[in-house]
Amino acid sequence: MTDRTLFSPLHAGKIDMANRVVMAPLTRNRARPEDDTPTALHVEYYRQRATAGLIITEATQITPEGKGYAWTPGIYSAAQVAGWRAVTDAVHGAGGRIVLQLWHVGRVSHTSLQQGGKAPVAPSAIGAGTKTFDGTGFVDTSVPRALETAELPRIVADYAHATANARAAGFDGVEIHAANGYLIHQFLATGSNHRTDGYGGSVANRTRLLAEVVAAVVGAWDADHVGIRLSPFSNANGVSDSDPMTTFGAAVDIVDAAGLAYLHMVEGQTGGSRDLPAGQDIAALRARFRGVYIANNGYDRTMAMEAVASGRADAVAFGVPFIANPDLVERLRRNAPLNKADRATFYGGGAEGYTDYPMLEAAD
Ligand code: 8OZ
Repeated sequence: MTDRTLFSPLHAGKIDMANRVVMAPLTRNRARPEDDTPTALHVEYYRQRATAGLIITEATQITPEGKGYAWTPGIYSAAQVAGWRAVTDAVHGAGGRIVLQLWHVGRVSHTSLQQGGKAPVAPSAIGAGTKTFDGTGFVDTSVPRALETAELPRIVADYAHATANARAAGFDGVEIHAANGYLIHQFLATGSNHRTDGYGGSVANRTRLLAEVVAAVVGAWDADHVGIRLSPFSNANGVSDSDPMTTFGAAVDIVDAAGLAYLHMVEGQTGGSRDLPAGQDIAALRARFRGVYIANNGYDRTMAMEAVASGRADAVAFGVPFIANPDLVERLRRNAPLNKADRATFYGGGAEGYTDYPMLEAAD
């Protein structure tokens, strides 16, 4: 036991955090429609939340192919790098730290969101059976095309390119989004990966894309600036695995061997139950990683303080509470009441429900 608390500093690799309250990645669908670029509204939104120990940006596509929802931002073009530079400057000016979440949705997309109306790509031609938002409403995701083996080096290189762009945009690091049923998770999980090449079948094969992406991202920056998000027991976006302890044990071993700055886990079902069936054990997975562990999913103040004080987690990521409370850290410190989040303004729109939640002083 130590005297560490939710409010004491933490070093995750070379990322220095003033406290252990992390802003979780949150999709808000407010990028500029013409070019998927962050806007002045993003600058204001993230600046308001800069007292978080660490901000993890909303999931950000590494290429046009990696996009699965309307109005999500990218990190592949010069205009996007410039837009993100304004965000990182604002957060750093306010004393905060911010990493960019690298995203490829794989099959969780729709032909109308893909260049030339093409089918989305995936490990196998198996639909996600979920919905996405195409800018007009919720539509069924399209049946994907199985990626050729020869295409995978291009996708790995896209992660490296996006990482170099994030570095150029002034971020403190990047987080590889390997959770919630998106591309990397689709390769990991038996339900979505029926490949017969070197990227399917055995655990070593299903974790191969993850290992290659980790190596490429570390190669484009260094491990001290790279974290990863996993959701080992989540069925988000239609993923399922026949033996998640084995699959994700191997995944965590890869992350540990690479010496990443942090491991960020969605504990249980994404945005849902934290209860796990017998044999599924977050602590056993976490124990295989020697770096900083960021816990997520349904934490409140009491749970978060206990998790950090006991050593079960090094930091805790809050999602919905950060939407409605830009000064969440101060509210948790004072045990002050929290604003309630308005679900109607989560995805899409402008300033309403985005940059207009009151700070504590204004709410008093
Ligand atoms: C909510 C809506 C759209 C995308 C995730 C990036 O679950 C997401 C996401 C969440 O990781």
